[in-house]
Amino acid sequence: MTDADDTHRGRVDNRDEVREEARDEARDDVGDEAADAAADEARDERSDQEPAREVGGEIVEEISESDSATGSVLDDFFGDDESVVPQHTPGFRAGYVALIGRPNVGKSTLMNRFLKERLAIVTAKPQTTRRKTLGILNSSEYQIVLLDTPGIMEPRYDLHEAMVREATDALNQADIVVFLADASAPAEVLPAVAASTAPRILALNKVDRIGDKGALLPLLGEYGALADFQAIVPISALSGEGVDKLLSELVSRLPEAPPFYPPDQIAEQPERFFVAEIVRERIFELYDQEIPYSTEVIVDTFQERKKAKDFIEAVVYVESDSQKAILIGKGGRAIRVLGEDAREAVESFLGREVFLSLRVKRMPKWRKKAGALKKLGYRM
Ligand SMILES: Nc1nc2c(ncn2[C@@H]2O[C@H](COP(=O)(O)OP(=O)(O)OP(=O)(O)O)[C@@H](O)[C@H]2O)c(=O)[nH]1
Ligand SMILES: [Mg+2]
Repeated sequence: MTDADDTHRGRVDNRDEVREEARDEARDDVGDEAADAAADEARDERSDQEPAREVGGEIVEEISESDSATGSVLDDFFGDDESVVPQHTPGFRAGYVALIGRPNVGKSTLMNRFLKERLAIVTAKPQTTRRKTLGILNSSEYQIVLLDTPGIMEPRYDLHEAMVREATDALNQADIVVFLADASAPAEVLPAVAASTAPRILALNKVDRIGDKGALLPLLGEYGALADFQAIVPISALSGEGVDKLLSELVSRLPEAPPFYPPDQIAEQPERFFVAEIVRERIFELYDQEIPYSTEVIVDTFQERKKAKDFIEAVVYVESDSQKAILIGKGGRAIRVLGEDAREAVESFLGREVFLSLRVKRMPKWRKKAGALKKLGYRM
């Protein structure tokens, strides 16, 4: 068995585990910088060792630099390099619409419903979305740049502060704010929404759960007393009920402007962002209690290969050894299930087969340390 033989789809590579332990020790002993240097060294060493890989039984060629896809990996889903932002035609409307609300009210579900694509991750657990996620809704008459955001909550960690900042950024960027609330919860308007100078629309979501729609009337009155909304629209992001009405309320308030993006583009963030999100979604689905919340995912390798499946390597960061043990499971069973599940979800999103490798690393207290969060790409 060669060194290259022990990388399996969705499985933690033992060599990396060993290196990871060394890295953890280095981190504990000499602090973050030295540990990072060790991590970089380990990464360099690993890439030196990868002349060939076994993928589904076949040895694939060496990955060449020219096949390497960093940043935005564009295909028709994301628009392509030659796409040109069209000139302004009179009457065309374009603007930014922020979807704002408490965690779990259905913001990401609504964005996906508008886009008719599963772009944003959705789970039954609150605080699923952690970063502002942009989705572009195009028509011949308008372009709506949707901003899905993390739910606004009382921050307990630096991570929460970063999440709330992502949401307030979107709020400040917006031409129109859609304040999304659960129709079965008591009326409440977030202060940041009440203070926004942009036009506000209230979307009362999850009305599919309300048998008697007449019961909504007092709630509409309560919301009206709390803040000035230009429109209040009961919707179900899940079933689609009321969503067309909400769309027409948005379009009628969009400023007349040229489009911001080419008309065939639906997303702005690179594929590697969405792949990391999908892995995180599967962790939210497969693990319980603290595990989803103590986990962050970064795709650190994304290589498109002409004669083989795309090669994707994702690092799953956890805070402690015990979380790491749970994530990996006895004999690596849990991480294998996660790897397989995530690979299928990534393939369905990208519309092509991929080779997905997961590695688990410990980054102690990453949710509470500004430095760690910065390294993970949060704006601090
Ligand atoms: N019944 C019902 N469930 C919904 C509706 N919209 C969303 N949900 C469910 O509510 C849960 C949360 O949905 P998300 O779209 O992830 O909510 P979110 O506001 O983006 O949540 P965070 O990202 O955690 O802030 C999921 O289980 C959805 O399926 C709806 O209209 N009706
Ligand atoms: Mg969300």
